[in-house]
Amino acid sequence: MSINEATIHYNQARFNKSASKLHQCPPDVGAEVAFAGRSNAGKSSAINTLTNQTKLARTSKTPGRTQLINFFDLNIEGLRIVDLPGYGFAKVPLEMKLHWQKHLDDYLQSRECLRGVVLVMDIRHPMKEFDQMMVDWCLQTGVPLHVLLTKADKLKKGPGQNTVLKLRKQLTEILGDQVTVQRFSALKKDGVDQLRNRLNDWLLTGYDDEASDDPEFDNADFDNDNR
Ligand SMILES: Nc1nc2c(ncn2[C@@H]2O[C@H](COP(=O)(O)OP(=O)(O)O)[C@@H](O)[C@H]2O)c(=O)[nH]1
Ligand SMILES: [Mg+2]
Repeated sequence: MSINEATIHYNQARFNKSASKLHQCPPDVGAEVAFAGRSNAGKSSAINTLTNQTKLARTSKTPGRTQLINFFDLNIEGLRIVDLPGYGFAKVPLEMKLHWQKHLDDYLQSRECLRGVVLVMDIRHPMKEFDQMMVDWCLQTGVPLHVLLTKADKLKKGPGQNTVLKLRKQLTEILGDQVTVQRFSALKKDGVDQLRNRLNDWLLTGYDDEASDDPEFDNADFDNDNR
């Protein structure tokens, strides 16, 4: 069976390891997608919803844990999802913040197998300083970006959809078709299929020549769903 015909079963994701330094990361082969976001944005909840597991990504805010890069193996060998350190944890000393930043920078600058970044933002508070940094970084490196506007259950559908459209327009002006934007709710399990489609596209495409024949994935796929 070629990788094209394979199916990723996200609910079979398994913890692989935590890394506090770049050399502790799994070998830089295969393909991985990284989740980034400010502390408390809802990143761990999104990963748990994606994988239909309650405790895969700890929702704990213990600083000692959130500074680590956590790797999860998917059911297809060589495919991984990665939980990057959260940013903006108020009670952490500056020195520790700088350490996290260095660790994250090292990872983002050097990781060859990184296929895309999922940037998790609270739909009520999009595009804070850290988010802007990630957008700039994607612009510099060409790594595709998928914005997950989570906690959508906290807003009515109209205002939520307005935020999606506004941000999509704003980011497309910067990143073109390198960026996609969707609404998400871990609480209501809304938007899981769109997220999985995005990840499938990144992780399963480019593994062999046939995969590059697949139709391009674009924002249009999100327009009619998740309302
Ligand atoms: N209402 C609502 N709350 C959420 C959602 N996702 C996360 N939360 C809550 O937001 C807080 C932070 O979530 P967590 O996943 O730990 O954020 P992280 O720091 O980005 O990993 C927790 O209290 C979650 O229960 C969501 O989709 N809807
Ligand atoms: Mg977390």
